[in-house]
Amino acid sequence: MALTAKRYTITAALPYTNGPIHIGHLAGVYIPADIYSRYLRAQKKDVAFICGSDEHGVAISIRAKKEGVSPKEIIDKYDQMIRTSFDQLGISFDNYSRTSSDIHHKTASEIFTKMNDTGKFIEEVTEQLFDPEANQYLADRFVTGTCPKCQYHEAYGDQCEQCGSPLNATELINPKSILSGATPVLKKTKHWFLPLNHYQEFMKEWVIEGHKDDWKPNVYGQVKSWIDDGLRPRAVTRDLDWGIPVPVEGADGKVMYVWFDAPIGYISSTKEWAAKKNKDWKPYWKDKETSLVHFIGKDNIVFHCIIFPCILKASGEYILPENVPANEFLNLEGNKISTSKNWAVWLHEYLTEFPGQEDVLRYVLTSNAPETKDNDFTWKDFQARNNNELVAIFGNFINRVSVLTQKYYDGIVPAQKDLTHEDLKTLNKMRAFPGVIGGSIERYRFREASQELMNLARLGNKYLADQEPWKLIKIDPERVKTILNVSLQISATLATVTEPFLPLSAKKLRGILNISNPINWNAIETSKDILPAGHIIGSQKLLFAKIDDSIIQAQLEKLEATKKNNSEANYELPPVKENINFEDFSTMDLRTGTIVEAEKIKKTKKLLNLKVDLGFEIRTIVSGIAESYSTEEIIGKKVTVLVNLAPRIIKGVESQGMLLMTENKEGKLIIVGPEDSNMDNGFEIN
Ligand code: B3M
Ligand code: ZN
Repeated sequence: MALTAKRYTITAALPYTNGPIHIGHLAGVYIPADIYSRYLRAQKKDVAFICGSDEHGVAISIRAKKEGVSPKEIIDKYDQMIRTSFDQLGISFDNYSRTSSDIHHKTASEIFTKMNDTGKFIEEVTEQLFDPEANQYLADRFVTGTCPKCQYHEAYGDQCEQCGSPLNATELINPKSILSGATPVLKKTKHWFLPLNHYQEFMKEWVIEGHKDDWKPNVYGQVKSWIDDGLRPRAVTRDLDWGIPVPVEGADGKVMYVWFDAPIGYISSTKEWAAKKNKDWKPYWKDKETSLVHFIGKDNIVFHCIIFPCILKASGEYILPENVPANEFLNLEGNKISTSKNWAVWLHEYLTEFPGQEDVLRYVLTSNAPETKDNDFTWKDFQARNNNELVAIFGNFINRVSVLTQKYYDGIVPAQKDLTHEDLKTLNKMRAFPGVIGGSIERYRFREASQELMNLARLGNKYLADQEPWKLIKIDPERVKTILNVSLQISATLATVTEPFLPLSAKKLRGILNISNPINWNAIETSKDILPAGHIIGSQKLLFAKIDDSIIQAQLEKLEATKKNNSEANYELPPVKENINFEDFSTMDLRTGTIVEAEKIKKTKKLLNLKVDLGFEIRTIVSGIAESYSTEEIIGKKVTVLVNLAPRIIKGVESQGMLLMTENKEGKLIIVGPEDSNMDNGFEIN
């Protein structure tokens, strides 16, 4: 595959401004999109890398209601936060816009009007879900219920996030309003529908036949199954008070469905950019020689591969996406990332907690990207990739080369002479890397590309280790010049191919090598000297820093605290059991006692063998409390004992009674009374 298009319009999914950006968003969408765009620019291509905030839709309304503020306050807050953090991570958007902007409202309204005027919609009065308590129609995320396709019980009214199926709210089984918890009723209302069924043939031809071989199997497979299922009309308007008003007569109080306006946001953002740059936006969306690529997460596939292309097709003139390299999901420490459960690594927090280590996150999320299946982010892996790869391989190589060049030659690049077989072999291998890495990027295999990048650093390290210039300097100083020259060429190649992945480190490395501008990728393949003899390199600096265990421990503790908070917040007291009568109760003989001995029962997790002094005798009691108390801490504790429970043999030990325990919110067992530590053993409780 070659980069043959005349220009590239690269879009990254517009993030909802209902919360900050987390590592799942970055690994799935923004980092791969940024690598791709930076690579294209390095290839001297004409690129528009487009994004912006997605500020309509029910996700925003819900957040606003929860925080008791207006949607405008929510979008302003998160738009600002998201912009700043993307910028600090080096995401190189050419334009980052907002769907609340005038230009977007105008663009979306024009497209809607034109489609309406040319008969591209069907108007229909249908029964929609209505919350009688909140006095509001329910659509999209205002309603949850069981997915009719996969039975997932928290599917939204417009999509099931588990199986990805597009849904109409009325299809949900056992729907429930998230506003009031009420069961919705059906109420008639008029809406505008996009008859996707009219595009069945077009979709078949365009995707099933046209992109069988170049789209990722996960994307192609999903789209194909929806097409095979038969496309159905989809409402593109809503009865809501937050969104872009439907610009046609008889649509008072109605707004566009967020998934109608949001993808048009790519077009508006391109217009905004072009206006700033004094360029024409149209070729980026209308010229057949433009390659349009959408970077998204897997839950957005249906919208980018079916609905938006049908809108583009219906409006005429527009090009369709060349590719939609959607990623799967990233989990965090074995659990699904969740904004509402605060189970995430938030970008803005990472940036303040790891200053100067922006590229570490970029690297880890690329080398572990969920390209073909869901993947897991763990802090241990983060540390290992930093310490064992970035520091020990890449940083170590650069450090050795720059220290030796300073030490032996005062920082002046020595000339090469009489290249050995090893030198030539190494240089040839080096020259192949830009092509290999570029090839992987062009096929959207960013993980593979990042591993090749590390392989180039490995090549350098191995060359140095084999040649041992530090030993040769005393016996063959001429030879050392060549060795360092070759090593410096590898360093300069690294500075070049690293740029799309680790832009801040590449810049630092260019400083170490004193190269003012990135070197042309394609020149590396053919040029003899990338860094010519006589060039003076810059001062030595460490490229990457080791991350200590204590830093990782602190992050793990933060997640533990989140888990604890969540379990407390979700804790529900068990319902009270049915009444018993007094006679039943009075048959129980409850006494006080003191635990005098405790021993773990072998090969069990929970059981302790206890000796309890009841005053009148010492009883053996087997109790399942070992996960809540250690043997040391339980000895001496006052307890309440049911003494007339029939003895039972548990794990070979006869248990002669039962301790009274209750459970706290974290599931720890707590001793039930006796409060008064002066109370003697054997007291009857009544
Ligand atoms: N706002 C992202 C999401 O599903 C959604 C993308 C819009 S792209 C046009 O979180
Ligand atoms: Zn489902």
